[in-house]
Amino acid sequence: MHMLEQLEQTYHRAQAELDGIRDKDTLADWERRYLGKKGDITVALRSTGQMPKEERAAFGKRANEIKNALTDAFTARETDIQAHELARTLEEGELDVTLPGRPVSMGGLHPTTQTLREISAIWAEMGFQVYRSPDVEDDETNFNLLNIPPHHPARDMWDTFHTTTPGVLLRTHTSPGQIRAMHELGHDGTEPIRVILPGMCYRYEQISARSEVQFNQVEGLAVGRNIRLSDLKGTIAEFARHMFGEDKRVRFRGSYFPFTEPSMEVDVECILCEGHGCPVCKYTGWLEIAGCGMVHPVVLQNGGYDPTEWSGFAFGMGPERMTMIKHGIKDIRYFWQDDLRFLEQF
Ligand code: FA5
Repeated sequence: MHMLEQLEQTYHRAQAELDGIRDKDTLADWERRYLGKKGDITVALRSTGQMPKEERAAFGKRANEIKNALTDAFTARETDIQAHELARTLEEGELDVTLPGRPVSMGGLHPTTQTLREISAIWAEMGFQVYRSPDVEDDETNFNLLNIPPHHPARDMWDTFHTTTPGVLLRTHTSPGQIRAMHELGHDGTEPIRVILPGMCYRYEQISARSEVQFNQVEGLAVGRNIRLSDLKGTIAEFARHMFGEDKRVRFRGSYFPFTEPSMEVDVECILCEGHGCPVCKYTGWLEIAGCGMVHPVVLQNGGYDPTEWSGFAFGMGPERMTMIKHGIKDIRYFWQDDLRFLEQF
């Protein structure tokens, strides 16, 4: 018989068989016999090369058409069978929709992330936008522009992770972001700004119950034409009341930071013992939540502002320490241990 005729016959046979198939297994068998590696159509296509030259083109073309037609018909049949089988399963009640679902285990937010969100929400209400500044900093911005020159003893306040590139380090605090925010958002000393800068900080420190080598800070910065110390105190006190409770007392203690003058530390009444004294507050009745102060004129200048016309306040708080206060967590090392028994409590 002529090869082309034979091919047409195979085609018709395949098509007729396919029309009668109603189940997955027979369909798979059909596919193997016609379209599989050793299937009739595949073999016919492969034999094109050995045919007399004058017949080759016509045969090859037709064999390809048939192959495509059968492949389409196969796919259509497959979809059809799947739909039927699903309908049948549902009808036969193999699927019991009244069974309770398998519990999905949902991840939760890390306690520090929860605190960070809470902090951001409170500051947002007071008109502070979030500004992101890089974790990898240069020495200039992390120290010099913040009024901490090389060899100044204040550098000892921040033990630093240096990189192998001279002058490049991991930021030891979020304060270098002040300089970046002043230039970018303050348009080099022409616009007032009000931002918070949350982010990770790194210090080459002895790890202890209160100190990690990696921790978050939330920096705050407000620069304007008439910002005073009373604005700083009022704003921070307002924040503390939102964060820790309306009835909590807040106190400011004189302190020192090279980039603020005057500088203060902020304590909130211990929320565990309500000021009576307990191990968490080391029996003082107070817990430290932030460092703050009026932006030093040198820093304003380094940010592009004229300090005779502009003033501002800044603060830096530690969300891990605040989370510890809130939940009475006694050791900061739990935060990075990835222990579900700890994390699932929040
Ligand atoms: C600073 O880093 C200043 N840049 C804060 C500041 C900003 C002052 C703006 C004035 C104006 P200090 O080193 O105290 O200050 O750190 C601030 C807060 O970060 C601390 O109160 C604490 O909550 C947190 N912190 C500091 N070191 C660690 C550490 N090793 N582990 C966990 N939290 C830390």
